[in-house]
Amino acid sequence: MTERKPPRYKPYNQPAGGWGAAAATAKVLLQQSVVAKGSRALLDMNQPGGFKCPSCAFPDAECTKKLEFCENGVKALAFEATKFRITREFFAKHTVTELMEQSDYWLEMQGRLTEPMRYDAATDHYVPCGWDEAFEMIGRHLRSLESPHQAEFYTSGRTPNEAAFLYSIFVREFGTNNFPDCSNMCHEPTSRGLAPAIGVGKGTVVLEDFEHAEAIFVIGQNTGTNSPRMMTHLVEARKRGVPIVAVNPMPERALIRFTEPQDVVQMATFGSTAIASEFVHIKIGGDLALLKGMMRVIFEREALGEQVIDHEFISQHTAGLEALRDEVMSQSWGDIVRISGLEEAQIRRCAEIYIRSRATMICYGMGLTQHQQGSRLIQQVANLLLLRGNFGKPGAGIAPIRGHSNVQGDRTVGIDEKPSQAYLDRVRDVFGFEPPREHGHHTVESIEAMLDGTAKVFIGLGGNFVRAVPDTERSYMAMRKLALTVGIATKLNRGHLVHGKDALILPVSSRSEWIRTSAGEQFVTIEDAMSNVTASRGVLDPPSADVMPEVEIVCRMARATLPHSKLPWESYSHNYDLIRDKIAEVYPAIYSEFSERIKNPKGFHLDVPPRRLVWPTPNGKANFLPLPGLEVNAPVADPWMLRLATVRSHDQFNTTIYSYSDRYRGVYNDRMVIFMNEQDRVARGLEEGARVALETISEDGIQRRVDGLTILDYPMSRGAIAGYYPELNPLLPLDYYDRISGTPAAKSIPVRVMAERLESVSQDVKDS
Ligand SMILES: Nc1nc2c(c(=O)[nH]1)N[C@H]1C(S)=C(S)[C@@H](COP(=O)(O)OP(=O)(O)OC[C@H]3O[C@@H](n4cnc5c(=O)[nH]c(N)nc54)[C@H](O)[C@@H]3O)O[C@H]1N2
Ligand SMILES: Nc1nc2c(c(=O)[nH]1)N[C@H]1C(S)=C(S)[C@@H](COP(=O)(O)OP(=O)(O)OC[C@H]3O[C@@H](n4cnc5c(=O)[nH]c(N)nc54)[C@H](O)[C@@H]3O)O[C@H]1N2
Ligand SMILES: [Mo]
Repeated sequence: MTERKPPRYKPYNQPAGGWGAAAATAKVLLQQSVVAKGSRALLDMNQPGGFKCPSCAFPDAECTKKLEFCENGVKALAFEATKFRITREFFAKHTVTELMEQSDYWLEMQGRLTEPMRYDAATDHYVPCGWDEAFEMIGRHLRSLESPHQAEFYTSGRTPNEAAFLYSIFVREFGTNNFPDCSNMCHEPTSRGLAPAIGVGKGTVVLEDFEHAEAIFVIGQNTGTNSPRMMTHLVEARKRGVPIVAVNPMPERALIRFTEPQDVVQMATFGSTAIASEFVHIKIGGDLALLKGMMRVIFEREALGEQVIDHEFISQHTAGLEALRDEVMSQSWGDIVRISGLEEAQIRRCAEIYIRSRATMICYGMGLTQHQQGSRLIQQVANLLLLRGNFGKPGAGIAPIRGHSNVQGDRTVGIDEKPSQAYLDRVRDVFGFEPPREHGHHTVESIEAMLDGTAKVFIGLGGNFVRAVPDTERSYMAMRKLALTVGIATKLNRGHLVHGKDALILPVSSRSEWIRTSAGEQFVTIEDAMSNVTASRGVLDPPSADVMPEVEIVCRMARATLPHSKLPWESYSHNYDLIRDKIAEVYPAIYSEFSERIKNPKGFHLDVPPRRLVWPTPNGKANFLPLPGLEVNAPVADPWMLRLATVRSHDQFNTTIYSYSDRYRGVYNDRMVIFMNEQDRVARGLEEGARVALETISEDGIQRRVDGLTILDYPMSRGAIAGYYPELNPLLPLDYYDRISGTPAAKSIPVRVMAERLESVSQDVKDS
């Protein structure tokens, strides 16, 4: 099961999707031995009355397709529904030190967690402990802290609304706003950047908009891998002749050519659709210069007397146009070209596509958010859209393509380290306790608090914190200083092995599994990236009788920590309607009559005011927010510097590694690679396939280095290299992040290529 084949690199010249995807789907179901179970569950995935795909946050088309899933959704489900189990015998057999020697892939392949376990320092083993003992331990630790701010409460975005909401209430009643969250590493620049611009930190499009768009931009997002269901909409748009502009330092296969696996004719005829009508080979971080160049074209043409700006929209709905114009016009074409790495003619072509379109959608992902000025970069996307009134009409708007299936929902229902005073007042009025008013920690701040000894307890509601965060070595050190770490999880991961003095692993039932309580069968709800809220009802049996739904775990932690709390935690854990009623009370503007409205099998859409041309900003307008200059990351003087983007392969879900291969990029059985432009390689006197190390360029005196990397020639833009997350996270400095959102700049790490030191090659490399 864990044998590694020799690495192989072979460019993938077929269209993405198609039979390759169909074969991969069948293989993964077989490998996890869930063919019968998995196929039955697939029939229920994303169907009314069924459960929501645990993979990405892209909405499913309202039951128009019989089988609404994709290759990577199947992988997520198969790994969740796997027949493999981790039992107490497994933990008795391996010490934690031994488990640390294993790769992330190996840990994942051991299967589902089945009972609560407690770390025993005397033997270095996890040992079984009952649920009562586990909650007693959590309560004891939390109650013994000098201040509630000494605890960090992490959330990962697979957690459903009901559990996340109660968690946010429990933690606030306990007394802190320390909510580090996976969103802090992901789309937080959207949440923080868009709010002052258009009044909400969310996207403004819905699925139907794909049918009305006259131009679609896909910036910094690897659609075919990370939100494959969006491919269907891109294919349809292309067939209608809609221009699609893909902006990326890496020509991602699915954005170039794609075969729709659900299209019988295309499949039968080996046909495919060319996706990008314009591929923009941007330098890493060059997007700011591109966006400004496009805006510059618009202002230049206006100055020549052409009407390309939507003046009526601007005078009615916006503020700040002049300051934006002055700033944009102060940038020279020479600088725009140099920093974007593009030809002026191509930027003008992009502007022309944008100007001709009466309804434009801009979709984007981590390639835009994970930069030092990510939040303000997202504001430039809003500026560009506002110039031509691309809000509040069909086919137009901003489309942040969110990551985790419920990351947006968790945020909406209160996972927020900087909650507004109005929201806190609401919590006080609905629940009758005074919530803490001061801001809490985001992810980076929570690690800083662990390092300086302030934080004592870490609770992870889902996720794999230590592998997801920057500066791996320091983050491991930070976790090991804690008094208690708790991992609430479906699968064993590194986060359970890099632990505090006391440690617990609490196994949960997953999205695809039923939840039965004394009040009958329960369901949960999630909010997708386009603000649709839908019910999710699992159909499979949980992996053992001793796993617990997340809602119940939260309620029991709350009771153990707050024995005198007046909230009916026991009732909430049995009847999820009671939780939804409270969500409706805390958020009356969007969630009124939640329990009623969720009965609609298609769910409902949460109001996004900019869709109605209403701007909930302090001045009631949409604001043009200029960002001076053309650099989104601090320039580095080193002439040998390369910018490293850490990205996902086709066979991983964040820190979960499904296999060592990355089909669309032509890499098999190896993740320790760097993709580099041939000319950059030659300029450094390196051979293709050379083994090297990467070292971060930083001024804090800490050496950050990863050895054992193989260089692959790849059509990257000049000066840009890419490699895999989480293996390269040791290179990402903790304080290299966007100050507005706290999001680490994981797409623009300044690095140098070094000669390899054999003795420091990691376990993953030795395996191969
Ligand atoms: N199968 C699968 N699905 C997933 C996930 C997964 O791991 N696996 N993860 C989920 C999560 S949490 C998230 S947030 C999303 C992530 O989905 P994506 O946003 O697609 O994430 P990445 O793989 O990090 O890739 C970002 C893209 O940005 C490009 N890029 C890098 N630097 C720049 C730049 O400076 N400018 C531009 N324009 N582009 C750049 C990269 O080449 C890459 O194509 O996917 C979600 N869905
Ligand atoms: N260098 C670099 N770092 C990055 C990124 C990057 O692009 N580059 N991307 C960032 C982004 S966008 C994100 S979102 C974060 C992701 O950070 P996380 O969300 O913390 O990481 P995941 O890998 O998604 O978490 C996987 C674990 O979640 C648990 N799990 C799975 N399903 C469930 C469930 O239903 N309930 C519960 N309770 N647990 C479950 C399993 O035990 C599994 O091991 O990483 C960030 N880190
Ligand atoms: Mo994410």
